[in-house]
Amino acid sequence: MIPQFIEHIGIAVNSLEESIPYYEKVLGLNCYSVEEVKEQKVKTAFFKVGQTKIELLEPTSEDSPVAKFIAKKGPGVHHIAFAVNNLEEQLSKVKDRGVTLIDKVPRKGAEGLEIAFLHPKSTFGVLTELCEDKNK
Ligand code: CMX
Repeated sequence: MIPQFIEHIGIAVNSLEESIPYYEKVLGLNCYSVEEVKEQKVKTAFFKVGQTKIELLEPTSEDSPVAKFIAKKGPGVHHIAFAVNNLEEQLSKVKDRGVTLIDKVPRKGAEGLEIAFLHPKSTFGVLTELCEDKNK
């Protein structure tokens, strides 16, 4: 599998309201979208940096995967997302190579992308997301 590009970097934060001003006022990026992903129990905020996005993730409940991450490790880089073609096929390929899939079939993520996560225990500690924009 050859990823096309880094689609986004997910960053866990306690509060979008408190962290957005850093990205806007210090880094000079523009927050172009805030979206709740109910299924993942997170509120997201997006910034573009060239072709890649920064996705801030604020947990919306205590049992959110992002709340658990912050409780354990504190705020910081949470996952890296690679854009791929033919997501289903890529999932099957990485599974055949011994990687544990969190999502066996793709599901809907923020911005209407099809997404699937690979378990950090089989990706050397980096929670990895594969995603595909089927609207393109
Ligand atoms: N990066 C690296 N390691 C991580 C991690 C992360 N983001 N999240 C959890 N882990 C590690 C934990 O540190 C823990 O390691 P140890 O066993 O060494 O202590 C291990 O994975 C298990 O973690 P846990 O806290 O017990 O949590 P769970 O097993 O319940 O869940 C995971 C872990 C990765 C399966 C779960 O967080 C998950 O399904 N994540 C994918 C979905 C997600 O994160 N959604 C939010 C973003 C959504 C979006 O972008 O739209």
